Amino acid sequence: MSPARPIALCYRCEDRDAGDVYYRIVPSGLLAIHGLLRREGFDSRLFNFSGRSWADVRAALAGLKPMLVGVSHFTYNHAASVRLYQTVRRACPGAVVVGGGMQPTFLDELLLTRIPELDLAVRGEGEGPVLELARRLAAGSRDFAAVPGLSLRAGGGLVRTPDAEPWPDLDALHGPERWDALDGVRADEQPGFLVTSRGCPGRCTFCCTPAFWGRQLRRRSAAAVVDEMDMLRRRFGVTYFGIRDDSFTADRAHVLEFCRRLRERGLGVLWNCQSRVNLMDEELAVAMRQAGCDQIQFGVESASPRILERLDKAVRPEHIPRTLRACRTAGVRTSAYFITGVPGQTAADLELDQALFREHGLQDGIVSPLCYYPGTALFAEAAAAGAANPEIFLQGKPEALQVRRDAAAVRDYRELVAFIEMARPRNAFTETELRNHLGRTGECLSALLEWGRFAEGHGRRRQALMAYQDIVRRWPGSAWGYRAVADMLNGLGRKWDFRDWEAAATLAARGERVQPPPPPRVWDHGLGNNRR
Ligand code: B12
Ligand code: SF4
Repeated sequence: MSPARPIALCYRCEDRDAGDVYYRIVPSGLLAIHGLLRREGFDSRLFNFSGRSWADVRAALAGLKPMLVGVSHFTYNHAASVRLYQTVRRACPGAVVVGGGMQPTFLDELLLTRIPELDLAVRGEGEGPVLELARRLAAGSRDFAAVPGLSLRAGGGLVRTPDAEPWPDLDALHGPERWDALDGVRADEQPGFLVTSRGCPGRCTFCCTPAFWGRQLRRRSAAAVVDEMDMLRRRFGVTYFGIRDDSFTADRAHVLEFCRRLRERGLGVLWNCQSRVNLMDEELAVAMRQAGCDQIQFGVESASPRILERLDKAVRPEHIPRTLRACRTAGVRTSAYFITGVPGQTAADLELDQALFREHGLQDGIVSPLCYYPGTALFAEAAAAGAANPEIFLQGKPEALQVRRDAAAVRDYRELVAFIEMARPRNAFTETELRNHLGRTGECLSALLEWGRFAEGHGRRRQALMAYQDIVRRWPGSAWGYRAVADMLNGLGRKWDFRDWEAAATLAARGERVQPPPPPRVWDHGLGNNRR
């Protein structure tokens, strides 16, 4: 039998978003499918077409002659995905064109009716269905009726095969194969994002995660996640990870194990994660800080009990200050997601948000207007009441998704954004707090780095340098100490030789052995005279 033809997996963000790393990176699930196909012996190629010309897209695909082309299709890249289907169809007439992600899952019928270039929609988790499709195509079959998780046209209508079973072993999807045969995936952006679990027991009305992934949490083992971080550090020099699980701290014992393993491995990396305010306590926050966590983003949404109830957030308002205090005591910076434009939200509700930010030391905040997304209870209820229509998901216009677009909603959004901008710097850690963090965490790497940056920011360069040198001495395998010294010397604007330090940082970032350069004697030159 001749070898199977290649498979192309594609993503493209809207051109307006190509300047934003958060939009132009490819969905982590596309990498997971790609890695699985390669491990199973298929010649899968993954293309990130974000920001590239359409001629480039056509050229890349036409030369490949793939048997299967898969597109990651979410609401925020709808227009780009539709044009990808059309371009693929013309460039690869013989390929089966498949869409996966939130739009094909929840709008399968609409998409298959409107987009003739799209052959199949995969509903939900993509690994099982795509692997089965690839096996059938490689065997010369185009009979997909027995492939689970598919929606397809048949007999003038739509046929949905039964839902696919959840993929049994998430660790198996994170092998090194996912990083081979990539085109347009930037090594300095993509590997810093990790997702270690699927599913969420929550039921927030605005979120499609429960419908898409289910309410049962499935997660990778702590050991495998730490192994992957080590691999990504060595292969790509990643020193900072964004762990983007919906609720990373949902399983406390698991997080404690993860933190212990990360410390024992001595990777010397920093990271952030996201969680819910009812899933945090001080002991956990200290353990996370000791393992390098420097920020947690909480889905607070609102400080108003009435609004929390309306969003079905299942969080008691008293959890919020308690959790923010625990993080602040441990030295973990906190950021909160807020939602404006909720029907019935009043000025008094917005004042509660501002008071929460001011009084509980939040250090950042992201405000989003309440939006409809397919697969959410919010949209289902509005559609049933005739107040919303799935057409909004096909317009490719972010503002069409907003639940409220009246003047008051616009004003509330702008005011909260402006308030956070103004209040943020006031909530920086104080010197006393930073000293306490050093004590509470046993002078861990991230607390020392924070302390050094504070000292440097206050012109106390000798103190800063002592902290950075401490990091170099105690964590010689971490890039952070070398990099902090290099940045400091570089910033001094004189003829300090920072290049040795920069070179050391680059080596350490990739897990290679480093000979620390001789300590710079900046204080001999009157650049700092404070003692710790
Ligand atoms: C991590 C994350 C991010 C990260 C990284 C995104 C990335 N590029 O990987 C950041 C912070 C950048 C981000 C930003 C945004 N995000 Co986001 N994000 C998530 C989150 C929490 C996890 C995504 C993830 O990696 N999941 C795990 C992997 C395995 O799943 P996956 O990538 O979706 O892929 C699986 C399936 O979708 C499917 N699939 C995907 N592609 C394909 C392709 C084919 C051919 C097939 C068959 C199947 C398939 O199979 C995959 C494997 O099982 C999800 C919520 C969630 N739990 O899914 C929201 C989510 C995807 N984000 C969402 C939104 C709205 C956004 C933003 C628009 C937010 C904003 N206002 O800025 C931006 C958009 C930018 C962008 N390009 O993602 C929504 C999307 C809703 C929708 N209908 O499109 C989600 C679902 C959150 C929610 N519950 O509402 N996000
Ligand atoms: S918003 Fe967060 S907590 Fe709520 S259902 Fe979605 S993922 Fe779960």
